[in-house]
Amino acid sequence: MRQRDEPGRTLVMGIVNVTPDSFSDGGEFASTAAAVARGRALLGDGADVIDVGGESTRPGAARVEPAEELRRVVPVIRELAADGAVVSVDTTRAEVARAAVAAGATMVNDVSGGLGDPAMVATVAELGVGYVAMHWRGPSAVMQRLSRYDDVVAEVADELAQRRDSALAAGVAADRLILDPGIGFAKTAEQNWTLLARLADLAALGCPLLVGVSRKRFLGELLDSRPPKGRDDASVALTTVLAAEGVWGVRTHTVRAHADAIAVVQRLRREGLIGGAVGSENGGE
Ligand code: PMM
Repeated sequence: MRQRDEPGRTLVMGIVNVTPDSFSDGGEFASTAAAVARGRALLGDGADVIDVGGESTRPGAARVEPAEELRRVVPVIRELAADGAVVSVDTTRAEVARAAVAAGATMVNDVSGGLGDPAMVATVAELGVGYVAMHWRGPSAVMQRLSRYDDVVAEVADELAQRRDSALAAGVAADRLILDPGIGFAKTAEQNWTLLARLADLAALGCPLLVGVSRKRFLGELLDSRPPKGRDDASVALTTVLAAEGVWGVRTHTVRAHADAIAVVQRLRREGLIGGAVGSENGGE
């Protein structure tokens, strides 16, 4: 995991979906060459981490076979890591995580937080890499039916605390564990906004936070059904707020505008305008 060059600066995780069917960029980067070129372009735009995924998590998406997931992600990770990039692998499968780390990945981004594969957290612990545990209630095919909460903030915090404890119990290093509220995963638009407004409650779990809002459906709903690529400006607006709040990282399709927004936030932070309620320095107290 690359160290932040400035304390408190939010990192930008650039998305490379090596998939024919992701909701916002499906098929654009499905070949190894196109995905590697995309990763290099995102690095040139200022990405701190490149997140390579081979399985769509779009609502309703069907699973891909592990062999196919490996075929998609491993060559892309190998090339980007050979360039010197910090690479994470977006997978719920321990065997894919293992192969990705062998190819040069230094972080595992698991949208299931360890629930999708009982071997995942022990594998991450053994590999000694970073781990993003996202809030998740079930596979993409059924997750839209799993958005019933009495108190979304309390329940997401509680369920993430269980994922944190399970990862720590398996031996994942506390300083390499990152939590993610899973915006759009088993959550309605209303619930997403509530969680975004109450991230401090999740920061209280004591881990840095990664947040992925880029091009998501709740932004389309806010903007009169705008299609995914028309949601980029709103995604940047949210990154500006999240960076001011002090989140550890944002996961995004378009890197340059997010990196620029974060630079502005950092400059204002030095002027004393911005404090931030959820930074890892502030969390967990
Ligand atoms: N969202 C998607 C995929 N992976 N990983 C993390 N940690 N957090 C997210 O919010 C997240 C994720 C879905 O978006 P995509 O299909 O555009 O990659």
